[in-house]
Amino acid sequence: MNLDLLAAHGWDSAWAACFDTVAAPGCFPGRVLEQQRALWLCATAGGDRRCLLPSGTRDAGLPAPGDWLVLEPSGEHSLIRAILPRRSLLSRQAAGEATDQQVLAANMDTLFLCMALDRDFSLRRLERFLTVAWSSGAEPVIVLTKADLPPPELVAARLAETAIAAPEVALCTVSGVTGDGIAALAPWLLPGRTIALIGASGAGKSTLLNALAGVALSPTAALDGDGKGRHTTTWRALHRLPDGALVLDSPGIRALKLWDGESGLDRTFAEIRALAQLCRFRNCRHEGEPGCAVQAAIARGDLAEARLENRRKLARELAFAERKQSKAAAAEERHRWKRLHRDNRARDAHRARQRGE
Ligand SMILES: Nc1nc2c(ncn2[C@@H]2O[C@H](COP(=O)(O)OP(=O)(O)OP(=O)(O)O)[C@@H](O)[C@H]2O)c(=O)[nH]1
Ligand SMILES: [Mg+2]
Ligand SMILES: [Zn+2]
Repeated sequence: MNLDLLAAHGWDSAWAACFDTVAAPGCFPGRVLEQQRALWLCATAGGDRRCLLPSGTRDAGLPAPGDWLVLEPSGEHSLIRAILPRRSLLSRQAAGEATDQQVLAANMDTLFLCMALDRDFSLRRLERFLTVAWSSGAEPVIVLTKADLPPPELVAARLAETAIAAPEVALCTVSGVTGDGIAALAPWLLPGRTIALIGASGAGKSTLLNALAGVALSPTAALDGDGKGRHTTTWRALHRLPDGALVLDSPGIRALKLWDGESGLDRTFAEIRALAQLCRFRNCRHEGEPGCAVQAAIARGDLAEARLENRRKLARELAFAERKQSKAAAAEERHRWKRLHRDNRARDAHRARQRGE
């Protein structure tokens, strides 16, 4: 087994220990690079391999890019036996079935939250992405793209606004076209580290990836016509950069519905949380109660009202998603009991027949 090849894809002693507790003899590890229809392309110690799920696997158990798998040799394709527990998980509410979670990426170390400095720029969207990022367990980095497009004064103003909206988060401005600012991303692009590019369609994710790689790994939109995204990238794939980092490029995310993580809200809006502890009432809703430190900060001009409003909106959305999830969980539990009772009745009947009753 070529362990160097595994290490190049992020394998370490902790993954090895985890693998040893789960894997049956004869199995080997692999990391998902991308899904190709019903096959998963995985990096393994013996090179890239196409792998299959055993039939009957449910949707919720599908591997995502970045997942480490337990694989079993089986003819031309290897069989996927298990997904190792994820260190970080980026997911969203799937379209359609409201309570289904769609796993976008697993085991990312860093998320580059990409947002263009021109027409695409929206602090409210950034706050939403940050909330999801913090709940994922990966470290967010804000990457403002297309720095070559707006006039320098506008770039400087938007940079300052962003720094206020995300005080705890590393912030870079880049141009994937001129290459300006890209060197500042180096601290995250280390060998074996995994970074996902997240952002709206047209934000310049694939352009950035190609600039980092020095070659066209992922197609980009030919012309930036109206500044609207056009979903040029159509699937998620983990790409290997020449200097050893792994970068996930994915289709632009239009609506990133919040899925879980009150903690994500608290980190995204850390100063509101800190202010709230100074409110006179512990259960202050910051809606005009006396002694409200949050409203006082808004009155002083220290806190943007739009930020408080966005936090409220995201919190409502989260509460709604959680109610739905618990309803679905309750339904699943009822279902399980019904099945159990039915199975028990069937078993009793069977035994009765055996006893000749
Ligand atoms: N001027 C300028 N244009 C850029 C820059 N980055 C991207 N673009 C242009 O913006 C358009 C969209 O870029 P893409 O890299 O395809 O965007 P994407 O985020 O990958 O979009 P999806 O794949 O649809 O999610 C293309 O026409 C790029 O040439 C930049 O830094 N400067
Ligand atoms: Mg793209
Ligand atoms: Zn208050």
